[in-house]
Amino acid sequence: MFQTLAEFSTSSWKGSEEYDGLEAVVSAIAEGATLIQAKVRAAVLDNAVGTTGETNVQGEIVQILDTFSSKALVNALSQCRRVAAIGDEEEEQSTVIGDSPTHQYLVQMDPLDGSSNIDVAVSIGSIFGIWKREDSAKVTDATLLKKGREQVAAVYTVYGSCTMMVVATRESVQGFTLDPTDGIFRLTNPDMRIPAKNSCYSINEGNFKGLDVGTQKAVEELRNTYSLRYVGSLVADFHRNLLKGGIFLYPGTEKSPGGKLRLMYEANPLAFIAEQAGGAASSGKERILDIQPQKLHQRTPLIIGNKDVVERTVTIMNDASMT
Ligand code: AFP
Repeated sequence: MFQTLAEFSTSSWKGSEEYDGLEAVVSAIAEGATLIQAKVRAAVLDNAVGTTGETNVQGEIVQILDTFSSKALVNALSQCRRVAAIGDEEEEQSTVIGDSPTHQYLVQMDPLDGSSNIDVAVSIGSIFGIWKREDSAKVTDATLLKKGREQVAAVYTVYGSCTMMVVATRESVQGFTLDPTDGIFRLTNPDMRIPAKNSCYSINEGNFKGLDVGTQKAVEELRNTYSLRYVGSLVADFHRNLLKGGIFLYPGTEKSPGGKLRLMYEANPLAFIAEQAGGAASSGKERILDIQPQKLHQRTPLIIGNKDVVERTVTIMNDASMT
């Protein structure tokens, strides 16, 4: 029988100096994800597809399920009494929950990634970066501007043919599947590692013309070597590449030279998971986890996946742009 999330997290983190309290944070994420996956699967029947008509801090039209997911997760994370503050793709400022000594963790999240795929029944998900408070100082937005390498854990969930939750700490990457018979997450993919063999590349080829010469050269090399697989939900593309081996790229383009994806709650958590699973993540100029954040919602180019393919791709991007 598969170990449950509660059994794994209690035996691995509870009472440990580095991770005490993390079991409560991950359990809250599991609770929120269970609500979200049920809502997503019934969205059309519940008339929960479509927009709220509001625009978020990214300038994007907010989907009904974006708001539902944000509320469900803020609610669960607030009740676990271990989270001091939450940075959220849907909120301009961070939400401060509590600053007592037990509120040790800081969470940055994309409550529903790939929302443009909601109403076409394509896999979507949620992404979380988890840092620790260093001191008892008052928690502000600036407190959350920590480098990715300071994360103590990162999590993402996928709402697809099944619901999965992948959890990385500085020790390992563990994959859990939601058992639809009893609503419990079970450890189905222990000690995940990115396979050595790279099987595909993932990029929105529609942006090719807007890429710089170096990046076009790197993409041409990938085209000649691997199959293209692109879902348009970062979490789903990353999950496939984590299981099957692959590289995902969302480089800077003429339209958005700084990239489209968000550093704190998209790139940093997935970079932490990729590196823990033997892969790599770069902005094309530097290691994602070394970037010093300036703003909660700043963007970054992202090249992530199999270590050797990421390094080769970044080398070509920079070499060719020099000639
Ligand atoms: P949404 O959450 O707005 O759908 O954006 C999804 C996303 O941030 C990421 O999940 C995808 O990898 C990327 O954008 C897709 O962007 P393109 O539609 O430009 O390919």
